[in-house]
Amino acid sequence: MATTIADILPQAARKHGDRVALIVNGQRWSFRELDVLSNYVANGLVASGVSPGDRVGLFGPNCWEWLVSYYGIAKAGAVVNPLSSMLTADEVRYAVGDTGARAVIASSDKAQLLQELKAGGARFELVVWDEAPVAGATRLRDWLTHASSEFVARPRLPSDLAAICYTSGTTGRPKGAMQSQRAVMGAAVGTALMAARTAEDRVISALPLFHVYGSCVMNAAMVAGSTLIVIPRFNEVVVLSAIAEHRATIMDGVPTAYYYLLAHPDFDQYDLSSLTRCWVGGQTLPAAKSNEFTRRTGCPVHEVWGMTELAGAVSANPVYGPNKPGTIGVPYPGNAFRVVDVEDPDKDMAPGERGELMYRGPLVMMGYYNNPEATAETIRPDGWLHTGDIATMDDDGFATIVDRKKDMILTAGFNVYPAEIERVLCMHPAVALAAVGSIPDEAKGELAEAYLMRKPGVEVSRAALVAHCREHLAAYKVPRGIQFVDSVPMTSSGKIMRRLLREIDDGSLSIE
Ligand code: DBH
Repeated sequence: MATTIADILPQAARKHGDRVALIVNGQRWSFRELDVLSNYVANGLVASGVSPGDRVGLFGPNCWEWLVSYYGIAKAGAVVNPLSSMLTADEVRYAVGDTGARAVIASSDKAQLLQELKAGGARFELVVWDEAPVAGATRLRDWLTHASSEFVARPRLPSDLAAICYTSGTTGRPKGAMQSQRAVMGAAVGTALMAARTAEDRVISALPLFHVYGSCVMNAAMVAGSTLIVIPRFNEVVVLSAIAEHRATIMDGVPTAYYYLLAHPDFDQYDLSSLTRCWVGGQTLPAAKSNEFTRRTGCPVHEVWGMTELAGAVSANPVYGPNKPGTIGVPYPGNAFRVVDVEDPDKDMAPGERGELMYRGPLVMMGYYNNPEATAETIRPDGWLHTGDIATMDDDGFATIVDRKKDMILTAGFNVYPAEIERVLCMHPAVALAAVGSIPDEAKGELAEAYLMRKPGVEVSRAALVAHCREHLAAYKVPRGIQFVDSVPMTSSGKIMRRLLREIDDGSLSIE
């Protein structure tokens, strides 16, 4: 079994050789080809002076070059630093400076920004993967034609640092979660195991590879010998067509992907009968949407849950037991959950009671890079990590995310959880997507405001939606306003950014 990232492709090449490993935009690569391509990258990096333990940035959108660079960096024994395409210039400068990157492999649209950093004194080798030559940059293509196709991976231990991934943090500077080889592999192997992924599976994913859920799905596919169909950028028609064309058996995505797919007018025209189990993570998918997807495709949706600080997905509704939509399932083997008192983490909550979700096990990060204070606030001396999520646990150990601690709305002294309101709004047949944010209010502190996308061609009044909320929610939880929208602010991975919702608020509080 592969125990480090560098082992994944050589092992897959031995076992699955010429089978199709990767499909991007209709182009295909076998496991053997990916293994050789990543050898070229590793040789190029070593020739550029990259040594084991050096940090190497990886910056660009989903493409085959991203994937082979990731494994090439790992084979060179270097630490990969995936950079989100959403990062601002300041954040990239910070991350590249913070890690002291020895090299950055990027798409050419990032070259100008990176060259400015170099002009400002940052010392790293810039490697660009597109055809177009960029002044002062090495071309990945040259490595792929001139470097040797053989490479013996530099040995790494499971306890060695494998990746530094920056969290988008709401305030302050980004924090670089240090993921060990053991953590990255544990998240990948667990993700493969819980879904029973095999060499017979064709996995479709539009998740960005630079996001831990995306790279975890990528590693899980390579470990299991599945074919990975990478969608460069989420689009309903592209995803639905690719499922039908490639007879995908598994899909991984964020809730907004499911919302958009289900709301597409032609959803039922596509042949989605190849899907056998679908996975959703990043945020909670309201059970009504999960059930609707299953009703219309025949395929169950299993929720997974993870964090950058845990190297990817670390809990799931496994295919081996009951699937409980609306819950995030159970921790991967060898890992553990607790739900504790928000004020006193030593006190466990009883089953069904709300508290903060805590996580312990081999997937817990080694800490935040160069930030011992933030590390100490997040990981307790006994190894339990504060997830920042409010959760409940049932008698079977299945956890349900109530909400992020920081998304909680305090209205007239009551705690209101946006996810709970979204869950109820999604039960209404006219609702395609529900996002709940808060707006400041002088009298009550904060008020919940719901932003709704309606299903195409479906009319519904605000009054009907309010009546629906009143039926299912205590009066203090009923949103104070409802605004119909065409889109909501999202992160690069498609998570709804609740704190930015107030920026699309039109100021017309509509429920009295
Ligand atoms: O970061 C995340 O939110 C995340 C990462 C990997 C996640 O929720 C998931 C897998 O399910």
